[in-house]
Amino acid sequence: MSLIEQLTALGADGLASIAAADSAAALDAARVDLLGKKGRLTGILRGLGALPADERPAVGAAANRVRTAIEDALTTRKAALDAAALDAQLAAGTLDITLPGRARPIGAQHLISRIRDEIVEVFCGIGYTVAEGPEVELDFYNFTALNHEPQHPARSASDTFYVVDRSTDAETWTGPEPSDVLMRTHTSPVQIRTMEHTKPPIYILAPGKVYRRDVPDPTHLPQFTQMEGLVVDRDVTFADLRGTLDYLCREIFGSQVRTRFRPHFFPFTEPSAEVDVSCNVCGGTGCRTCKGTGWIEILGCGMVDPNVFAAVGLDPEEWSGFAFGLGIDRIAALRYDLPDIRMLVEGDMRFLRQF
Ligand code: 2NM
Repeated sequence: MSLIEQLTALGADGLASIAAADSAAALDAARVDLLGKKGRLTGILRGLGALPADERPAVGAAANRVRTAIEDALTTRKAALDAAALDAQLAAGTLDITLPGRARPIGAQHLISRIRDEIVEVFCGIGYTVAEGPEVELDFYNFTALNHEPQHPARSASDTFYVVDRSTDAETWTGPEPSDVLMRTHTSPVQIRTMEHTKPPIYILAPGKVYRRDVPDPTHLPQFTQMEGLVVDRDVTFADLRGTLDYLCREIFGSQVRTRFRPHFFPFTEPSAEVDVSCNVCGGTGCRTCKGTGWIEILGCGMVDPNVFAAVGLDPEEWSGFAFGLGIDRIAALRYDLPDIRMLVEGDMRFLRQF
């Protein structure tokens, strides 16, 4: 085969292998094979020296045409492969709107919020409104105005969290005495603040977090949620208190439930009582839940003490009222049969998801 024929064959071959290259790597391998230093074109041109001088220009010209044709084909093919790769990438990144969406887990209300809202609903239905106040309180609102003796054990640092530490700037501090600032131990200070700035009649509920220096155990938490209620009006009687709390108990525990009021002592009410409901587990015959008594204690209550009215500047001769308080965590434990109220605050999703 003459060199011209070899070049023509290389041209045809080369264009075919370029057309067949289906990737950038394959195309580069074809380029090296055809035009590389040890490639086929170089190989053919090595025979040039053996030709008579007058035949060389024609072969040289043919070689240049073949090289140019191959180079053009390489460029065109490279562009085609690049475009195909981009198309493939775009196709792969396309949003498939027929794919099912990612499910967003739906949360549920916490048991404490649920019971709080349920009780709020009951009382809003009979004309009460919700009142709020600070969780960091002054001794006056938490204890003094609520008729606690100066020596009352609840005031001790072992029962109540005191907040302010002024030991570093004791000389310049002009705020309340350190011993006057504490975490509220009940929501009663909300009622005191309301009575201070609102002219009766007052019908309010005070739900919220309260703090007591207790070691956590199945029935105690250092922070828990309370609900208190207060009525101040003319001629309010213990019968009004009973009727209201009977109504609450039936709304919360069902119409079959019976209530029992036992005399008790609270500094801020006189007379005072604790309220039991008949055990919803055994119906009152006695079981483990009610410790065999048939009754479960759920509320404290009483008629507002005249000293409390005096502390907020209301005339005890003109105004009368009742108040009550309950622990929402305890009600939650009863309602949902929880063995340990710490479960309510541990944030364990396996527990929370059950409700
Ligand atoms: C209770 C039980 C009995 C109560 C009293 C007052 C106020 F502000 F009127 F004096 N607030 N809350 C009260 C009374 C709370 O919780 C067991």
